[in-house]
Amino acid sequence: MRGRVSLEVLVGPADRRAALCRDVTEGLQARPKALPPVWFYDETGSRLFEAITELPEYHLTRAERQILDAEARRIAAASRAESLVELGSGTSEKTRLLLDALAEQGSLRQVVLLDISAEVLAEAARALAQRYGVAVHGVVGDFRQHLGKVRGEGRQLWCFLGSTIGNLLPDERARFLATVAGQLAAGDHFLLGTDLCRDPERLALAYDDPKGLTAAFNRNLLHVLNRELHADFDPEAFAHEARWRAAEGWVEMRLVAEEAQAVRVADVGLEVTFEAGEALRTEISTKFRAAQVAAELAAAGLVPCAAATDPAGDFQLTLAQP
Ligand code: AVJ
Repeated sequence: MRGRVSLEVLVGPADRRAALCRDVTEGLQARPKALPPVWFYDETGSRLFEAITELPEYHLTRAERQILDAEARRIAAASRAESLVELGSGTSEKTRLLLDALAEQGSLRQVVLLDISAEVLAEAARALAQRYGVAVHGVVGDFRQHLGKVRGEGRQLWCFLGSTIGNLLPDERARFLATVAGQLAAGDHFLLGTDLCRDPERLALAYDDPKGLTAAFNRNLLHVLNRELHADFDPEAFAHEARWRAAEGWVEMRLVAEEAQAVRVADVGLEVTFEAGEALRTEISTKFRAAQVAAELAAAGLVPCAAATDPAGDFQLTLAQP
């Protein structure tokens, strides 16, 4: 039997546009210039990201799926969750491993998905309602802002997979985890996926692959600004760059102006100049140590109760309780 699908829009097209205008106005005037990664994911960007997850150089998705394959039943048994709440759910492809286990043990009653992309969300919600026969509630929203409006029925398992948490700056991360903790009740669980520190050369390849998919993903941001805000970026005049920043513990993706240039962003009335070699930071992707994950969860009031890595030790899933 097909489950009921409901959708709730916390970020409509007008809010989304206002947020983009704000981020671009602030980010292109900041020093160094920086934009948040949320704007990568238009249709092209989402498709490029899916293709990246299949690259041999990009180990995160495969490693996390391996862990879920091995641990889903144990996670289901430990959480006995009636609702699974996924933050930044995207296609919810790996989440099916958890949902299979929850359905099999008979506890699953509801799925709640929060994602910024209405199209991807609606599609994922339909597919899950069809497959599991439970109610699926989709919330179009931003996990940096709307956690307070998200809630599953009964005993909840909240999931934040894919090391998406690595995109947040340390203070944003602390705020995010504290908000999660505040939304959970005794008996609920939180499952967090984090990419782990490893050889900088392998990391560099994961974020600058020989096929150039990550470069295209990065430059797509400029195509988004050209289309949405009538900007006149020449994406090919910017080089894709991914650097391991040891002091910060993150990979930083940037777009570096190959030569001096001026860019107009018509819809926000902005004229910005780039010096030759000047960079626009487009993403940070934090790589964690196991002890750091435990410490950050604990600081937010979440008690880790189990953790597992893939056999290569690249990626970690941590289960925690409020
Ligand atoms: C989806 C945010 C986890 O940081 O590795 C992939 C996005 N960026 N290649 C990551 C991404 C460049 C990805 N996250």
